[in-house]
Amino acid sequence: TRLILATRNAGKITELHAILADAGLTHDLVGADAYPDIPDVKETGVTFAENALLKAHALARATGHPAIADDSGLCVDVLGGAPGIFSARWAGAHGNDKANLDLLLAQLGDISDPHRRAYFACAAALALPDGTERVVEGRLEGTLRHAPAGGYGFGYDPILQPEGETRTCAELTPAEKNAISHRGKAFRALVPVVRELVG
Ligand code: ITT
Repeated sequence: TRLILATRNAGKITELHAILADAGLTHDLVGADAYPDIPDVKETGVTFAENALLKAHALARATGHPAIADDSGLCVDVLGGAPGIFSARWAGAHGNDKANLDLLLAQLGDISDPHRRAYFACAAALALPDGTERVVEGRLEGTLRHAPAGGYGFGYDPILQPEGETRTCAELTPAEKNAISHRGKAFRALVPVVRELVG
């Protein structure tokens, strides 16, 4: 069965292929880029779950196939949960990972480690063309470093050190990150739902 991956973020796509294959999903995963005529979805929701559902519904409706979507971001305690749903465009331009990360580090300045708590959040949504929907969430808690480290991953990975780790997410191998990540948790929880509703 064809399953649409309702995202254009290359980092997410790489991770989702690995997470879903490891979880035993055998569907034919087709990215949103395979449908260039479908316009980008306006993320007007105020939560990760709302935005994930908006993206999944838009692609399911437009393609006639079941679609799964990821909405995710970094929530910093001392910033009241920001950048949160605005993580992809924190510095202005959408998807400029380096600028987003640099701005966030500048905003935190030299605030001490106990005040640098943050977590990654991911909402994983499934939508069917008939309007059926499900959404589940996952988190990865940690502390923000004072300088980036590591070359794996994407986004804010070089500055988030997961709780109990000595390395940043960008220093973990992709398999190590997926085993503990917000995205790994959310999509591993979504797999049985896909099995039930899509087959
Ligand atoms: P799509 O909407 O096409 O899926 P997007 O990049 O716009 O792509 P989001 O609105 O969900 O997706 O923004 C997610 C942002 O949160 C992403 O650009 C990163 O900056 C950050 N982020 C999410 N998951 C991350 C992860 O695992 N590691 C590092 N940063 C992450």
